[in-house]
Amino acid sequence: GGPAGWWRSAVVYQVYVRSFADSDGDGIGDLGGILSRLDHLEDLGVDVVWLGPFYPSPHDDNGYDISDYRGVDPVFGTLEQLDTLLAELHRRGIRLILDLVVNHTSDEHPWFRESSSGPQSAKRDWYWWRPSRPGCEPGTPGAEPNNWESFFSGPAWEFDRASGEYFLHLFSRRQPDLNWENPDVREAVYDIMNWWLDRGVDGFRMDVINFISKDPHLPDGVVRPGAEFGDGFPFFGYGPRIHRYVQEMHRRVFAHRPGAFLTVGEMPGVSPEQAARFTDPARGEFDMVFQFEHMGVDQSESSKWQPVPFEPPRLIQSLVRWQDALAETGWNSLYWNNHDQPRVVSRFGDPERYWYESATALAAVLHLQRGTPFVYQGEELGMTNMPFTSLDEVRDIESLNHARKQPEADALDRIRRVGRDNARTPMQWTDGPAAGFTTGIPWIGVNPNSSWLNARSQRRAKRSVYEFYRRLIQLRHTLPVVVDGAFVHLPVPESSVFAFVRRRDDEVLLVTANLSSEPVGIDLAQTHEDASPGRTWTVELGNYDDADPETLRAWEVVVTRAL
Ligand code: TEU
Repeated sequence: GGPAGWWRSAVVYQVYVRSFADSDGDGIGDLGGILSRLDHLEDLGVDVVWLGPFYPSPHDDNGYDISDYRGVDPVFGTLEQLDTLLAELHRRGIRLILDLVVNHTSDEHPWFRESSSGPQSAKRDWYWWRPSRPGCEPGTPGAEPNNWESFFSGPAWEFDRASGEYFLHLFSRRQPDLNWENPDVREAVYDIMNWWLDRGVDGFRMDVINFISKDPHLPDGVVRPGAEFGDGFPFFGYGPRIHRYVQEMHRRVFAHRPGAFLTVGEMPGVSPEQAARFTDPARGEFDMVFQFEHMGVDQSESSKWQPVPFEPPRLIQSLVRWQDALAETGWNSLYWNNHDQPRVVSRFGDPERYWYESATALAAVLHLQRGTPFVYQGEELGMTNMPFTSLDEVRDIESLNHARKQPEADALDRIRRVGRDNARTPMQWTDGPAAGFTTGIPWIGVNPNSSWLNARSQRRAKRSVYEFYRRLIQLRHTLPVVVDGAFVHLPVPESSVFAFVRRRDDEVLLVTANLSSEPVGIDLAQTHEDASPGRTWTVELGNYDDADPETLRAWEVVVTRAL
């Protein structure tokens, strides 16, 4: 909302509070820590901070299980500090959006406490309570109301012995799903949102918001060959009333509010057509969504734990598909990383041989697409996956639940590749103890490469991943073609090459990138002639010296502009 599409020229930085900076030595990142590191964000040049959950929580899922939507967990600080953070960010011209997790609450939220007090509770209907499957002994395996699987392994239902009923939890058993069919639930959520906006925050990133409308019949899902559970996604992934609820939210919260806001809906499994609908400004729903198609190119369709070899063409094809699908209507978010994904340089790059080159090439092809880029803390330093050596070092509930059913060595191998803790190791500020993250013992191990990979050394260097990210952010702020230019893919026969132009009237930007460690030559003569006949091209940015857009060394990216 607000001044039409202000966020088109913005870059968002995601802060994962627990792992960013610790101010009190308890080993857990906190608001005081963020306050002490605002210079980093200002120097990088970002426009918006997305702050991960800091609310009171039992931390079964690192704060994505909220027990009070209007507070700050004492482990992270105080509400006063949150107000200070907001004021300090605003003073630097940076907006703040919060993580709104309202598909589910914590099982310790007073709403759930009341709801689970018994079938007569006034809030019984605020969650999804159901009896066991007809003819089954309640509480026995297979007696769950349907065959859906939790995202964190096992059935999506937990049995409550006291009432003899089950409640639905798409995530951990300590994250019961709210029943959005109940209008009181929806009003309660809008109240929370209005309360924060009145306090001055600038919008929300909304956790799994495409899951809030469930088919009330909660039918069994199809069981794929070899699978233990059914696939419930068709009944909650894009439910019958999803657009109605999102539009209602927009009306009740944003429509009549003056100011500039940002709303991002996190939507696993969303299709390009659905995303265009959600982000069509005329419909009054979201400014942008997080889609996951490009995060699936190196995973099997049935499970993130089953790897598929990474092939650049699959990634390029997916990115181009989303650029094209949202070209006329809607707007893309652009991201490689967040707190749920392995580090991009380890995932798609070559961190051993071409760490700098692959981190920067991947950064450039993301930031120069059409859409709003998101930078996850540490990505601007080229932080890598963590070489976990034992399950004792792993903290994430998703990874630990997965490991329960596998031999330890296999589980560890998968976790090192795709586990969420790869993104959650402490931010690497210095080469000192605990990478300068804390004076105490960090809640999760620090990556040993902090000895050379850290913010202090990169802010001193002329050539660094950090400096490259700064340049990319500057380009968005200074070249209108990066913001508004049309995206045109330039297919070339060389399968590792991602080449595209951005075009806005006379302004043309050409991006060519080699997403592999083998040198490659391409022929763009025709393209140059088509893109802007008879004009001079100057190199705007590259990750090697003496750049030539047609001869690309390992992980080379060249950005040229027609003058
Ligand atoms: O994640 C949504 C989600 O679908 C995750 O299961 C995601 O697919 C998975 O983490 C990838 O491995 C959001 C939050 O970002 C995540 O941290 C939470 O755990 C989850 O919702 C529940 O709130």
